[in-house]
Amino acid sequence: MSEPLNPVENASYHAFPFIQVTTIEAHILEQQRTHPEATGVLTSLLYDIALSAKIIAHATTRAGLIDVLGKAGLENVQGEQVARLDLLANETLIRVNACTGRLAGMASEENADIIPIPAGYRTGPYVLLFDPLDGSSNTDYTISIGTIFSIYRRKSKEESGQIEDFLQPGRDLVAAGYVIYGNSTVFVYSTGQGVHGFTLDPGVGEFLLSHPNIRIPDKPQFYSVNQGYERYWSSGVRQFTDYVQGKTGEFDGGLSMRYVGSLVADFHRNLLAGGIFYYPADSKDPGKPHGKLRLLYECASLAYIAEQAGGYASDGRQPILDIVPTSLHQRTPFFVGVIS
Ligand code: P6P
Repeated sequence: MSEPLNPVENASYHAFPFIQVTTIEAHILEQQRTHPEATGVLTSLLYDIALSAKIIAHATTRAGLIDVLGKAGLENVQGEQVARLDLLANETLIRVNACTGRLAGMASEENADIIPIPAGYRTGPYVLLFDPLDGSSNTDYTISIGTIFSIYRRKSKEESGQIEDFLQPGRDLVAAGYVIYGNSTVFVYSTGQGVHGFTLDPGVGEFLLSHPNIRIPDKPQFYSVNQGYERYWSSGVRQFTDYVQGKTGEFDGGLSMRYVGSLVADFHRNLLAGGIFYYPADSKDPGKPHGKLRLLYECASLAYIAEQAGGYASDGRQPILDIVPTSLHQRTPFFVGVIS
């Protein structure tokens, strides 16, 4: 009788688990091919965002070694203390994208107003909105953080982008996504043809396809909310929390609670494992009656990804993607994921 196969000698291990090694550039180009009207500008814009993410990742992964931790001693338009990494990420996204001729303008969580394309440079057919480094206060504790972005086609005809180019409902998004800077750096995006994730191989300097066609699992595992604010919630949100905790007999005794306090980390885990994240309106801060999260460059971006992955996102009354924004930094209650 032949010797039993030695499992180690017969294990097959490849540096890349997929037979085909696909860069984010090749993937975006392939997605573009299904849009004959595409001119390649969106493809190049997404690639510019991926380049920005590589630069930001290079700083966040060495944050304890280079002088970028801590606060910058500034307060942004949100009334929040700005971290030095916020400034680095913001400057990176602006400088990489300002002069490419692909954009009519940008909007950032860190900037009060629209960021115009510098004089003397061509403007392009899109506008880019972003939260350059969401959850940055967690960097000092090596907790995952992220960049969140949205891309719209411009509507105005003037040379420089106008506010109406930015105040568009999420239904009109051309593309959206996020980058999570964690134990690995993963770029997740959608152009309306499903959700796809790419992991940065720092040795190669490329984002390689690692999570093709992401779908949120139908069976939720987690609920994610800052339960410390429970006393500030409406009775409806408290009842919903009882529901996800299984107090009404659902979910086999209730979902597990996971809350990192970093939106991209909480969202990414629930996108892959199944669950719901919510940051409801609360009465904690009279200045923020609609909750903490921003519609344009946080909630709409992630709502677009969630819907493309088979999930749903609401403000508690209507789909997030249906909300027509009235100001750049407006906030909204946010419920996102799959719950039943
Ligand atoms: P809280 C980070 O500051 C952030 O904007 C999101 O990343 C995160 O989901 C939320 O705030 C956490 O807020 O009030 O629970 O600390």
